[in-house]
Amino acid sequence: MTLLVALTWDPAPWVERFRRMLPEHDTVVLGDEFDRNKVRYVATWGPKPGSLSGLTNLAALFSLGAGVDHLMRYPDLPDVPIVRVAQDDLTHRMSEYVVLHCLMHLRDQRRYDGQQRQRIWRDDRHPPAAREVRVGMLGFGVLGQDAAHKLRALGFDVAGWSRSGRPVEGFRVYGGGELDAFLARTDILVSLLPLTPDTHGILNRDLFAKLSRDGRLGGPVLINAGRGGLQVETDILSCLDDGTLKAAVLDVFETEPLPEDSPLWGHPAVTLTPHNAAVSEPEATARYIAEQIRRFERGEPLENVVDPSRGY
Ligand code: NDP
Ligand code: OXD
Repeated sequence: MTLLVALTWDPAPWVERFRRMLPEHDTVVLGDEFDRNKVRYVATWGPKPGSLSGLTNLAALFSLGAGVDHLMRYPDLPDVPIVRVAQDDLTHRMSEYVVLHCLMHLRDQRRYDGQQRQRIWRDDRHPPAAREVRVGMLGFGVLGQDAAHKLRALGFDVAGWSRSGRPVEGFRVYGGGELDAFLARTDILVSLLPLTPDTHGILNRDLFAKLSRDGRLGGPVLINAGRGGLQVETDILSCLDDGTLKAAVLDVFETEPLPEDSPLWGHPAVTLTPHNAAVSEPEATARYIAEQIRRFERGEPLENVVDPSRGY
């Protein structure tokens, strides 16, 4: 049986691992000579139109990341189960990112970075305690919940918002219809939503204006590590300029790579990273996919299967 690796970036590190971890399968890449009828599995990120056609015996598609918006956009998506990445290595990386930036804002670290550059010794503030800062996880799935547990261990006051409002032990979870109440109690908004037709552009001026105005940080902070399509960048910039937002930490952008002329690069209240909050590390991700294939071949259900009707 054949596993096709269909990537927009260099497939070599993935092919080496799949061949090592699944020696009983043929691993091929686009451009190789191979029989499309024998392809049983595809591991992919951002497949080009046409690259998945004619796979008559396909059993499952594996996204090489947690998000699947890259697949939902694909015309003629094969009608097979789509498995996304939900494994500890990626999850822990995202939690590191979220915790890092919540702490950076709790402790006002950017201000001290600025003071250091100017050789200023000034200590005229009493930072709030973590328990006095309310973090709101916009999207309370695998990533949002793991980060929430770690933030809570540090003392932050954490709540979640999800479509279903499904209870999560130990946290107040707001359901889809309770967005305003959730925003009103949020000082640091952490966006870990998938990009779907329902969430596109959700991070806009209307939403930012509903965030808490009485928090201990002196204004709401946005952290978006979900997808760039969730945010309206002109709104983020104008809200930073008029004080609706105090600061923004952005890992994802409407256009990636972020264009050189974007005003986000030089804005003093913006921290940005190049969409690497939680990379899919090849060894851990290939191991996860190989395990899923083995489960499937033992007749066990695949895990973390996407619901195409919801888009995530
Ligand atoms: P999950 O599917 O586990 O969680 C998604 C959460 O979003 C769920 O709580 C879901 O609600 C909620 N949600 C979805 N749609 C809506 C909606 N319309 N209204 C309210 N809530 C909604 O995903 P993960 O936590 O694993 O990943 C989240 C996203 O993080 C990925 O889709 C990807 O875009 C991004 N990501 C970014 C990375 C980076 O490096 N920047 C790396 C990895 C992922 P419910 O619980 O009710 O289903
Ligand atoms: C992902 C990502 O979805 O890296 O995994 O963005």
